[in-house]
Amino acid sequence: MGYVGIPTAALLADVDGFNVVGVQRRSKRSGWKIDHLNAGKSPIEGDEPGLAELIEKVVGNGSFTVTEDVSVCKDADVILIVVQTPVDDNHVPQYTSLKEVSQSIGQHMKKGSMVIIESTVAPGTTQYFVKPILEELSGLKAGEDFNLVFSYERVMAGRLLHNLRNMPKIVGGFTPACTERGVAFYKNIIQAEIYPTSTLTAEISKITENAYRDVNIAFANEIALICESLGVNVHEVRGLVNSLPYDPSNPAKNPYRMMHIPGAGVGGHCLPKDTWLLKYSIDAYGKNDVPTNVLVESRLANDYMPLHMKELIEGALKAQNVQLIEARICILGFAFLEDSDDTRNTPALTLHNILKPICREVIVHDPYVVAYEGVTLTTDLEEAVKDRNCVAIATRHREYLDIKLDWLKKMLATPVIVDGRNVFNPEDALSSGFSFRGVGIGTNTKQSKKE
Ligand code: SAJ
Repeated sequence: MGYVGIPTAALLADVDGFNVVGVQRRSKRSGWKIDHLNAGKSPIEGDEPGLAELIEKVVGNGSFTVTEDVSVCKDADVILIVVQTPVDDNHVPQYTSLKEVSQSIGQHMKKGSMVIIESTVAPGTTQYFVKPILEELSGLKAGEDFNLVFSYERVMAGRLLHNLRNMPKIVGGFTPACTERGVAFYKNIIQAEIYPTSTLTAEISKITENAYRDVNIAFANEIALICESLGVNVHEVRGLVNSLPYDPSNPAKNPYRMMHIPGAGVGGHCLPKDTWLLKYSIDAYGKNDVPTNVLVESRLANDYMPLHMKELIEGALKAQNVQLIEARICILGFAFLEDSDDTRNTPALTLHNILKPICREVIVHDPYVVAYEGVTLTTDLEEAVKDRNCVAIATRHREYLDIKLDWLKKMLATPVIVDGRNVFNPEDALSSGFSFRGVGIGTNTKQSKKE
């Protein structure tokens, strides 16, 4: 019963004749959702159009209930697995939840049921990890006695219901009959194209969608470092590069570019982990080893950006004769994504943890995140910037776009801005007397080293 499970269950419960039971462990972090949902209320914060109303409706008419009792699987025709699948510090997938859930289902599932995995997994996991557990505990055979499918989610915070209904769905069955049954099932709630394929192809496609984005962001970050070194503004370069026409009606003659946005780092629950799942699959299930340096180097390039922010901060403070060790620094933005309260794998925490031991004081401002273990957080912008030696922008929250430079200069002890998310106009900042650095913003072109 998380970001994916709740809206999916609610949508399915709204189908005539469907009855849905959500299973949720009574864990410390999420147990409270059981009673919350059974009271017809949505546990998901933030603006999710239509979700609260839908939950109230389907709980109200009895077609959606939530329980911690996993034995309800014994009556289920279709069972969806939608648990979290994190990776550890060595980038190895942590399948504790997936294993527990697979064991519980194996013990209770009935002949003729369909099991669908929606969690993002390392390709090969459905076949080599989940299937053996289900078959062993149930005594049933995948593809013969029950159907097994992998079908991934494409939900995004703020658009959960919309995406579920309107994003094309990939359905990867263990056998063609599994795929067929999976497609027929999803047709009940999805109004977009449904693409049938194999389980492994679907698992790889999901990871590729996110690895693709991670590599593109790494490309933008590398171009940004080059622009800094040569003395131009990467956002101007990006605008010019992306001016190539995009004409979907003529794919062959379609030179368009979609350079992503360079910044202070890459966070979230998808991009920082998905590439490692792909690498894990090669090591665990690949017939032979293959070079994955584009994927791995891109991951490392994105993980370098918080360190680059520290270098920019150090340089900008020096221009004001302030040493890092004596500096009081304010980081603006803690969430991993603008206008969100989601802090999962946020690069702002990495920057905070780099700075805290080597400067006098670090305070973090975020309009949405009110508390985080080991971080001095405030939602009060004036308190955050007053008498600090430097502000560093880590997340592009809407509130920061309205900051006035003359106000900021009055508030700061020394006029230093390090812009990790292209919030300020460099020329305005420099002409207002700030020492200004930014990701991808070349300050002044050095004399050619060759002379
Ligand atoms: N980021 C950049 N530059 C960019 C885009 C993102 O630095 O050009 C950074 C963001 O600041 C953030 C991180 O990357 O720290 C991730 O941003 P994201 O927009 O990819 O947001 P996510 O992590 O929520 O990604 C999800 C993914 N959706 C699913 O896994 C179902 C991703 O595939 C989607 O493309 C993305 O949402 C989306 O487009 O909203």
